[in-house]
Amino acid sequence: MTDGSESAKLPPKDDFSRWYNELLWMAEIMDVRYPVKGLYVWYPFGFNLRNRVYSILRELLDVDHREAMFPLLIPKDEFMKEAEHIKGFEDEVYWVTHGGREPLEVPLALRPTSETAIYPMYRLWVRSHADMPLRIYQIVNTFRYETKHTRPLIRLREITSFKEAHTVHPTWEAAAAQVEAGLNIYREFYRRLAIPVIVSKRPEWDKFPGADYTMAVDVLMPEARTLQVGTAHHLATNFSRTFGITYEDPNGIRQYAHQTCYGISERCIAALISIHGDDRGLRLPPEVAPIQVVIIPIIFGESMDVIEACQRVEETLKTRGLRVNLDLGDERPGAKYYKWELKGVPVRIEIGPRDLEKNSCVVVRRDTAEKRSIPLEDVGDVVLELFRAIHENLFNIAKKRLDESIIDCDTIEEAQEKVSSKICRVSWCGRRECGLEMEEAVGAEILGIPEGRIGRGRGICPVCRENTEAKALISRTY
Ligand code: 5CA
Ligand code: ZN
Repeated sequence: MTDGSESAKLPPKDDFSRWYNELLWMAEIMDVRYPVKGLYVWYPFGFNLRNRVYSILRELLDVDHREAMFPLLIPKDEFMKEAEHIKGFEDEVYWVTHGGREPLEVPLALRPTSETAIYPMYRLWVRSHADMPLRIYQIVNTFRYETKHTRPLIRLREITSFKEAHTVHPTWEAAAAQVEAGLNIYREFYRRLAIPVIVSKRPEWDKFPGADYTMAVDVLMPEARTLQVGTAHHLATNFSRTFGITYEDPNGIRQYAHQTCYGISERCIAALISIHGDDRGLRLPPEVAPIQVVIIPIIFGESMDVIEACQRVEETLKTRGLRVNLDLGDERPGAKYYKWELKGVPVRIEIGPRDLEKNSCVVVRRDTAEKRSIPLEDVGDVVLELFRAIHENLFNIAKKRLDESIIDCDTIEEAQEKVSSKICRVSWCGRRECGLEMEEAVGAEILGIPEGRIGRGRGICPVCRENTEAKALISRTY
């Protein structure tokens, strides 16, 4: 499947762009050879990983959301209803203009996101107080004619795995609480992927077209760039007014509903690969690894005992519900190690004649390369314990890197100099003019004022010299 160049070597992770592109095909995540720019193909292994990641998202959403499915095509008149929304998306929309040879009476947009597909239906579905809160999500493909440099999993023209949730509430406050609830789901989702996040309120010039405000989840990728891996928008009554989504309040008066929406794309997989991967390939958290344990017999000539021992270990682990692969191929053990390390298998078990004499096996962690000899009878417990340790270690490594990469900058010059290797923390008065000037001068983007202590602290806005208590983060982004 990888066109025969298995012997090719993965570039070091320091050479990130090359590392990323090579790893995607060497580990069989994505094939980038599809002949349309910005569209890519999931290999079965990559798609298996994707499904495991998305089943976590589903599990978290299914607690109080319901999954549905709306059409891909949106009639032009619906699409054009909300002014801000159109302004934000009109340059990115693909249009279907013909059915066969007939020009369509009403051109149809391929959804770039689904507000304008969903809300005409919400108008019919929401009648009274009792219909709210309405919380629905779908996982679908969306299309955006991106003009910035496209990249697999990061900036796509067909987003294949767009999870979008759309909720409806009686009041502004209830919708604000839902934005926070959505962010909590994302925090938990990324914790399950062992990825630390920064949550911040986007500056008003960077909010979602049609939103009252936008909260964003960013992660730190290699090369000190941040990647927006999720957003939650408070839509207030901006869409309910244009789509006529109203309810009767307890006094019998018609009110416009308040709405939110929040989305995640396969950028979460890009983050998973890029944050945890190393010079030898993927390092996957056990929960999402398509293969969690690989067993490799170390045999010289005939050695049925060793193979039988491997099969017993395989059985033991499978009865515990683990995803195990016993690799009985003809390659040398070294070639097998290399192959499974590339694919990010969290734990490797080696059994040779000498291990068998002692009734033991060797267990190797993918994240640390640490090796241990353990009694065969303990293998199930040890592997499960290692899974916990690996997840925690991957998170801690990423968290340390994130924490260490945020540094205080007092002046624009300082930020300008440091932003190529750091996320800069700068005092900001919150004014648009100052923010835009900072972005321009530093050559990077303001993520916003992050939640928690990191977003607070006395200082002086480097542009207007005014005192302020707020700190913004500035970084280069994808
Ligand atoms: N309707 C809202 C919420 S569902 C919406 O579309 N928000 S969005 O435009 O911010 O997109 C949600 C998330 O999708 C973004 O935070 C980003 O992580 C991801 N995303 C946006 N554009 C692309 C793209 N071209 N390729 C891959 N991921 C993308
Ligand atoms: Zn200022």
